[in-house]
Amino acid sequence: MAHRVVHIPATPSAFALEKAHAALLIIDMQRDFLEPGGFGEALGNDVSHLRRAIAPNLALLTAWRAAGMTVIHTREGHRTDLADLPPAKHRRGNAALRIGDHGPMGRILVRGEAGHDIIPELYPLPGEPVIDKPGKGAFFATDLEAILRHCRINQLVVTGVTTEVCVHTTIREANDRGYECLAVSDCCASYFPEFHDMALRMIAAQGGIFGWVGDSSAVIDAISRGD
Ligand code: TIU
Repeated sequence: MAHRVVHIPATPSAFALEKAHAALLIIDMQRDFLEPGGFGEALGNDVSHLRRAIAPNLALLTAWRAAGMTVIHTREGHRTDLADLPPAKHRRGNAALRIGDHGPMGRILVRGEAGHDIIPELYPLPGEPVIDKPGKGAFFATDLEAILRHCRINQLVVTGVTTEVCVHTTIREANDRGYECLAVSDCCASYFPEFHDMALRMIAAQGGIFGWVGDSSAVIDAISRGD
């Protein structure tokens, strides 16, 4: 049963999901991006734009877990000594609070701090890998590719924030490494709704130049069919 292929309505064409070889990859659904007082707000953003993606992610995550399929979470953040923080990234922007500074949820985007952790609504279960990444892409300087290889995963259903930054970078990295990626439109979000829309269009344009785009109800329907 786990080897079953299910077809998910998507753009630019149906996505043939191999249930045994697909992972749900949830990008950076962290308090620092989604809650007031974190990195996202420090950069001048309105976090309410991102919070719309929480409920669809929870529905998809619940269905994915019920189907017994692989779930992987990521978190963007840095070592407590900031030795993995490029000075160029540290300097970037005109934020009042920078990475490593003390904010209301602990040090901004630093591993082990409350703000760096995943929001309670989507908290990982024991056994679900959590990838700590210093960059925007989930492959750069992480063990994600090794984990995918050991789990025999070659398809990624990708959700999270933000659509045009960490989700896009990860899908581009994955595409170049040979993975087939489906971005789940209502489970991704951006501080800039127009960037969200364009980022999704870029993925599926030109016959699916980086991947496919579908919505959570289409994925949930397909994986819950009982086959
Ligand atoms: N600022 C912004 O849009 N995104 C990030 O800094 N990181 C992620 O997208 N996770």
